Amino acid sequence: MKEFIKERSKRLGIDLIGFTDILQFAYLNKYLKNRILKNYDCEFENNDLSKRLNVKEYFPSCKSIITACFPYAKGYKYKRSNNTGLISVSSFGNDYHKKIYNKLELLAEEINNYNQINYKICVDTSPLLDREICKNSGIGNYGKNSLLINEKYGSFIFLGYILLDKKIDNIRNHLENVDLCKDCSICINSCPNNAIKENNEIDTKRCISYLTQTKDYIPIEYRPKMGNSIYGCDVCQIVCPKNSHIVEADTNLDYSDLSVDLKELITITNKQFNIKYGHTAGSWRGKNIWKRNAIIAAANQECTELKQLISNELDNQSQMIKIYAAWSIMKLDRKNGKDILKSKLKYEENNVKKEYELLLEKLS
Ligand code: B12
Ligand code: SF4
Ligand code: SF4
Repeated sequence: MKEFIKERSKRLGIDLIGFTDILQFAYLNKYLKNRILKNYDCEFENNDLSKRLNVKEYFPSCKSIITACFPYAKGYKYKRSNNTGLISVSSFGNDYHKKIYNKLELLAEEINNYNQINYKICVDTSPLLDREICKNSGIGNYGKNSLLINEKYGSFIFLGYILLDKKIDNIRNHLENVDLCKDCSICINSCPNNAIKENNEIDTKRCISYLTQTKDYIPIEYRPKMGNSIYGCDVCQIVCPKNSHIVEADTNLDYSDLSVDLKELITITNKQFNIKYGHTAGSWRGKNIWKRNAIIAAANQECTELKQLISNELDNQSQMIKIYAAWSIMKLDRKNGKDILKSKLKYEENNVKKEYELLLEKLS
């Protein structure tokens, strides 16, 4: 069965697969609990630890797991240009979740024809720890930036796997932690918001990737660190020596779609957003989150020509948009910004009022 799976996955163009039958991660219980105590967890994780640590809770008949890694970012050159927002290379082209799901579905169907199986496919979609599962199967090891790094493909790899109800013989689990980074600490020093901590850990709530996706309040002091990010952050991977051969490789892929016009994003309708960006992985949080990030990016890039447009957003229905538009205006034109906020203050209540007061106090 193992040889059949290897051969079929090659034919389907899956670059690398692995196998594991470790279905229990109780050994990470303490680590995960500690992480929660340090407030390093986030709303994109399931907070019921038993669901995260036990594959059988998610798929009771599971006996083994076929893992797969899908490389991306070949030849990607990171460009910062004025007046544009930046989308992470993980959101290039069609949504990777769907592409990978479809490939794994084809593989699972082929296995099913060979030897009937019940299965479940996961691509960033289960409460389980994708990296730990893939690490145990030999796909790679953790870097200090917490990403799973494969010796050949680097860390620009998406992870997916098939949980199945059949035992696969001769599985070699990879339990040892190999230190790939050694003395390097480039990612730690390059991280824009100091989010990479000890023991391959990320203070998620400082991570720019998180900040571009969360619907929660973004602290004022973190906003300048977001630069022109609209979705995700690639900095700790771009600087990583384990990826240099990937980003330096020749490619005919045109990554220019990852630079987006800020003015367009601030004025875009839901319908236009879905048509233009709905197929990408980064669109999952919806238009208003990208618009909020564009408003922050405009201030960070000193796009004074967008002042009026952003000022108009103080009348937006969304409290979230008003809050960041107010900050952006104060950064772009402090003198007039103060007068505008003062004049609007009496019409506002609750969070918006509080934020305007805070901005007038902090940024005046
Ligand atoms: C929540 C989440 C985020 C959060 C938090 C990320 C984080 N570092 O924890 C945010 C929004 C910040 C995020 C960002 C990104 N994410 Co994300 N994310 C997830 C998600 C849904 C859960 C991750 C999680 O549970 N983290 C909590 C920690 C505890 O678990 P862990 O990182 O998986 O594994 C740790 C433990 O196992 C621990 N560990 C293991 N053994 C031991 C032993 C000891 C002794 C100790 C101390 C610790 C320890 O170390 C591991 C590394 O921290 C996964 C999908 C999934 N279901 O797993 C994708 C996932 C991790 N994300 C992914 C990607 C691509 C990204 C981004 C690159 C996207 C982008 N360009 O913006 C960034 C990278 C940021 C970064 N440096 O991590 C990929 C990572 C692929 C890879 N090569 O590693 C995943 C696996 C999705 C997928 N299936 O492809 N993500
Ligand atoms: S994704 Fe960006 S903010 Fe997050 S840890 Fe990496 S460099 Fe830091
Ligand atoms: S930049 Fe250096 S420390 Fe960071 S993950 Fe890459 S090799 Fe490890």
